[in-house]
Amino acid sequence: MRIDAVILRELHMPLVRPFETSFGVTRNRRVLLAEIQSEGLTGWGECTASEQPYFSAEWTDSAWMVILQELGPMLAETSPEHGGECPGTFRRVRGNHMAKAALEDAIWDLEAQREGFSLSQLLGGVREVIPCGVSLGIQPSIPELMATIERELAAGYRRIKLKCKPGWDVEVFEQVRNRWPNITLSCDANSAYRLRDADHLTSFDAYNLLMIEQPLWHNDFYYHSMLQKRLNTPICLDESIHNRRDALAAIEMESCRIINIKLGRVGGFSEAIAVHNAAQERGIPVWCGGMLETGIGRSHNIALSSLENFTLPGDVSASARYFKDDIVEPEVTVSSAGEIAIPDTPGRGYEVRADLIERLTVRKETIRARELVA
Ligand code: OSB
Ligand code: MG
Repeated sequence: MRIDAVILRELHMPLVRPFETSFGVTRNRRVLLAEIQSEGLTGWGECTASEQPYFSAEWTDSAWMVILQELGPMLAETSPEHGGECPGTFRRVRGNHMAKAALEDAIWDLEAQREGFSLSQLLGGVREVIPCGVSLGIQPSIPELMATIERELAAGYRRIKLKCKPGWDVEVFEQVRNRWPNITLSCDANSAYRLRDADHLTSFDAYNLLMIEQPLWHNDFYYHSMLQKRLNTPICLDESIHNRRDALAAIEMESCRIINIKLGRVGGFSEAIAVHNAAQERGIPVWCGGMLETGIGRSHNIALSSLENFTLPGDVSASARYFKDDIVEPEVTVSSAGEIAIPDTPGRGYEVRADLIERLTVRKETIRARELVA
């Protein structure tokens, strides 16, 4: 595929409600989109970096720079036939996975369109629908959280994940479990605890949680393995897993029993599939995490979730939970059974709303091969 242009944009999109985690609050998204034009087709990718370097070292502005100065020109100088060639193209650049994923995922989108496959088919997906869960941010009060859970359960969601931190944990689980003894419930600490909190964390076992996501350091396997020995509840790693080797280390060390796969965090579809396969071969279930994506990143998450070992409900939910007007058509919707249907049309299966994207764009650059610019 000849790359005719890589267009990088930043969009400003307010969330319909603030999203609070142990590391901060997000009210307004600054979203980077990569639009890749090739031989009459257009592929889209979304960079899942956050507005500050709090979830990971990458953030909107670092991703913008590395795509503009390094990754965009590198890609524009190649003629990739498959999305799977991108990790080789980008090899010289260390880290910056979310920036790399934005470009690689757009190439997979292009490849699917060119071959006439749905993205799910191209990835090797086996499902027609995916089960959906929701990630609920830290709320101003427990009554507000209870009302939110009630609304999400009524909408059909199959798993409720509660963001937690010291001071917003066992009291919350106690009240939620009293009201809903049998729902599938999990929590996500985003690294808010330390090993000295191990006794406190073992008290989470009383609430029959499906998993505790990333309780300790963002870059740790060893202390998680020590903690897992003391917990009945499975640990799920999110922040710690950047590639297949990380997944193998975590599984081998018994640092976790479940893995959250995020496309951006692992650098795109190729590595996401590699992590998925490594976990599957070792009997470790995976699920698809979310980064408050627009419909473009969301459509990629939906396709990824159709792979066989995505057996647990992911954080992939309806567009309307995030944005008043999503940038895809149709917007992503969830059935009353708590499922999203996998599109079977060529490519992503959700059209982009070009006019809306243009209106939301605050900066835009067209990237070409360096040898053409020189
Ligand atoms: O840890 O899973 C996380 C959002 C931003 C950063 C990190 C995380 C999250 C979520 C939201 O939990 C998932 C979503 O609804 O997109
Ligand atoms: Mg998480």
